[in-house]
Amino acid sequence: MTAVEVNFDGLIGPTHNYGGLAQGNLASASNEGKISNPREAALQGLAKMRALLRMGLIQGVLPPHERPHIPSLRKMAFAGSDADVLRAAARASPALLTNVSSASAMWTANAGTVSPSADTGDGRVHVTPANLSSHFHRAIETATTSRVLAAIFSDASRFAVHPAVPFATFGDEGGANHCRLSASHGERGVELFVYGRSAFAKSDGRRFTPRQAMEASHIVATQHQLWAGGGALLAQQGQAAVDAGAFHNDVVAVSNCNVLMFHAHAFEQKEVLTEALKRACESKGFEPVLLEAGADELTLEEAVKSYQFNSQIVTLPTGGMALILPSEVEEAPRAKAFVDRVLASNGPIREAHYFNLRQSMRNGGGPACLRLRVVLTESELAALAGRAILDEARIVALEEIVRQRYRDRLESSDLADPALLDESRTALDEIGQVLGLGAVHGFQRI
Ligand code: SUG
Repeated sequence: MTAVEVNFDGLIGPTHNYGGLAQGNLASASNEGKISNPREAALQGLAKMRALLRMGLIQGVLPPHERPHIPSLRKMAFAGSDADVLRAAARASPALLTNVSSASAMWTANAGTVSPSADTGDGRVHVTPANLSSHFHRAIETATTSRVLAAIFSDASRFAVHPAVPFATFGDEGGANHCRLSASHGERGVELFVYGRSAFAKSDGRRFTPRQAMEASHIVATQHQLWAGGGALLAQQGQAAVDAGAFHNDVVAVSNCNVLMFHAHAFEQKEVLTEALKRACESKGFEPVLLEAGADELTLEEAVKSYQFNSQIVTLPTGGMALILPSEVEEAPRAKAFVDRVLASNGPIREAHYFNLRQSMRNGGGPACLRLRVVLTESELAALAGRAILDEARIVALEEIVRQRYRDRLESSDLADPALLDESRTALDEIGQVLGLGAVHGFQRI
């Protein structure tokens, strides 16, 4: 079966700011309190989407969420008009206001985990929205994300959109901890679920607690019906990588079709894993191409700082593959040298494209974080009827909204401004009209 990968990038929202909210994410911690530029952020993201579209790829987009998130504040018993709720929350706890204002839904690699129909027991595409329970500011994304995914993948004969993994203890961070290897997008592949720890492990003085629970990975693989015929593998993130700031596995590993590119310390028991992967791929009739950066070639610190592995590997319509990288890699000589070595190796990756995504990168979000990968056959793609799929005209329309409605400067004291909430809701309404998603936000559903 022929299939294509559609990347659904998160459109960066009007409240993009630097809250210092994310544990284990060094960029988020070091940029806390900086002044952000939501307009520039969204335009940088849209420029990447346009570039991929122009490479001949199918590009989707997921909308920003309502922020500050008034429904969450009302659940905490803040009452009165929306402006009253904002004012009271700001007075009670600036940290709370920052948390309910994060535009973190932009990092759609964390929106959910998607298994293509070629891999699943019932031949449908399976989608599990991530519960993101490790962080409050991210956990409040799940309800809206679930509605958005259900609206896009609404044909139940082709798509199964599951509830998020239950029980906050079983932290699930979605596609950021999930790789897939296959001969081509449309053939049955091997899905690699990368967890950080068991939910029941005692804390043992690690620098950072990993976010993804092994149990959550297992639940997702099971509800996606992947186990039969060796279609799924579980592997543990290297704790050294977590401690160095790889809060998701996609900071140190990325896959596409038969290629897995990773840092030497990305996984615990690397030899056992690579042997198991080779065997699993062989059973599906292909050999994986393992592109490993040695620790002497690139230290973990260099990998995390440059976001070298937080790249996309995309299959071009002409057949070869291209790397989509953050411009930080171009400025890091040893990371760039690794990319050049990969390009020179005469392997499947033929091109490297660098993008300025600095606004998102300052919160630890590179090219790979900003997109949710969804492999679709022709008829599955047709079943979306264009919902959330971009073309040039839609990109222009989104840019127009961003230029008109988004601020070019935001600091934490602005988050309590009721005008910011109004501007954001207006933008979200207009974005929804462009994408044809219906009423997915709470304020649109009252
Ligand atoms: O969860 N940053 C996000 C970045 C997510 C990146 N995603 C992937 N690696 N796939 C996080 O750590 C920072 C928000 C702030 O500090 O304002 C934040 O949530």
